[in-house]
Amino acid sequence: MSTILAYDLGASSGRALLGRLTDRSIVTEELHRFPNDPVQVGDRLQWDILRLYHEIKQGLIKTKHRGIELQSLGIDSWAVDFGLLAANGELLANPYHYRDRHTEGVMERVFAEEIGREELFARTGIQFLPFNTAFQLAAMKRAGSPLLREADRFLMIPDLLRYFLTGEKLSEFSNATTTQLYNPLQGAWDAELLARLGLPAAWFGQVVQPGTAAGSLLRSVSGELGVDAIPVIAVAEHDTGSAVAAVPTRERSFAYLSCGTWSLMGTEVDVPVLGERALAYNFTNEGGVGGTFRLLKNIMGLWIVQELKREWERQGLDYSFPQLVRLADQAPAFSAWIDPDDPLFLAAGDMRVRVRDSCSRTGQKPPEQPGEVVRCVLESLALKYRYVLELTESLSGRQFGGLHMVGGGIQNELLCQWSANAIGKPVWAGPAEGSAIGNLAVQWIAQGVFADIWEARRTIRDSFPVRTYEPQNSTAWAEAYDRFKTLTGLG
Ligand code: ADP
Ligand code: LRH
Repeated sequence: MSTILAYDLGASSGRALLGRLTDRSIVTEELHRFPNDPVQVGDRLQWDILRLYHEIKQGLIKTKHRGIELQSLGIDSWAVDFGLLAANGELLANPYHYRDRHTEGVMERVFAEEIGREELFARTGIQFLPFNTAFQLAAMKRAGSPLLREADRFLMIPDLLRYFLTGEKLSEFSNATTTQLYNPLQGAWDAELLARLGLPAAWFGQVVQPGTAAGSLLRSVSGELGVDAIPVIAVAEHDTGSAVAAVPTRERSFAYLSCGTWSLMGTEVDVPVLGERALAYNFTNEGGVGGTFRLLKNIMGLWIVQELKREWERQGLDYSFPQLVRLADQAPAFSAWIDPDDPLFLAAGDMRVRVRDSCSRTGQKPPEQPGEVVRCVLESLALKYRYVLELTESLSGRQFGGLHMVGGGIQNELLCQWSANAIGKPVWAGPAEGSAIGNLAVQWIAQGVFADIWEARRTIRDSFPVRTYEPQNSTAWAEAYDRFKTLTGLG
């Protein structure tokens, strides 16, 4: 029996999922779960990277207490963020959070001063999000950050945590592609792009594919924790890459929605789609498992609900997610909508005020009660899913019979049902721990337990329940969609 450990660090929480493979069936157990709360220090929003590393160690200590012998472990996390190492190998500073405001306006300045949109897209195939690594580094450069003077090495978050465990400085492919500094056609960091952005090529090291053996625990780490020198595998270290690896599809051509803090919707392709329309629709081509790419678009996702919840908590109103879903269910239908992808909703802050302002601006009666506000956001997400699914179909030239949903957000049954209603097709929801299970799957591929991603997906399909949501109220939702598009200026 093979027992392995997946660390999946989302923007809202992290978990260590234990995976066992018995008789071609995967059994998982959540060994450890912890919050991932960024910390505001002065003007800067930072990740508490050492706390995350501490939690990774806690997971290992739990395996020891349980007498579990691990064959390997892997780490995936949210994309785009990074740490910089000094020449002596020490981390120079806490990594910034991608929602830090230092990138505001920087993307446009890079287009004007260093490289135009068309060329940047042609070189990287990556959608333009103001917080892409390229723009974070450009922001630091413009601000004269002293870190850039001292930096010797660049590592993405999971690369960095893996380096703390193993001492190996390797860059993993799926996450490297999200930086907008990697050229998928050259299959390497884009040296010319780095030069034009004034970034030393020497910072960017060897890129390895998902499923590469990446060393084992340093003796200092295994000694401190009292565990073996466990092998570490570079999985699809971008959480969305791991999530899509776990989609339990039978079809080569399928649509997915990875539903957590973000909603990532798209399809899997064999080669990046780099044409004019991909650029116009602002779709991305992120690297995946087994040479695949994810042609997808970011949708703001449940982040807005997370921030609403946080704001109410501050006011002493302690709603759980299930309570918020219940209140939304009881609120009147189709009262007001927002475009969840309005940049207004990107930074942390009072979403209630922003939702209300957005509704007022578009001539709608702003939602007042918590249930009304959450209903407005969830209906808007479902309607935006239809819009992006249509773009995915148009861009890929494919028609999808339904939508696979994975991620923590599928615990919100109302959102799953409304998504099915909005798209007018079935939603197949599961597994909720998509990223962690994809992480496990790639470790087993690396160990030769699964031949490839298709054997892994078949085993995931046989091991975890998938719930089907058939579309309901199709006419009402189709009418709502037309009004939503007009109100939000989408068409
Ligand atoms: P991430 O990996 O980005 O941190 P997750 O995949 O863990 O995010 O999903 C978190 C989201 O799932 C939350 O924002 C919340 O909206 C939703 N969620 C989590 N638990 C529940 C629940 N019990 N009921 C409804 N929604 C939930
Ligand atoms: C989801 C995710 C997404 C990125 C964002 C920064 O967790 O990795 O794919 O765009 O975080």
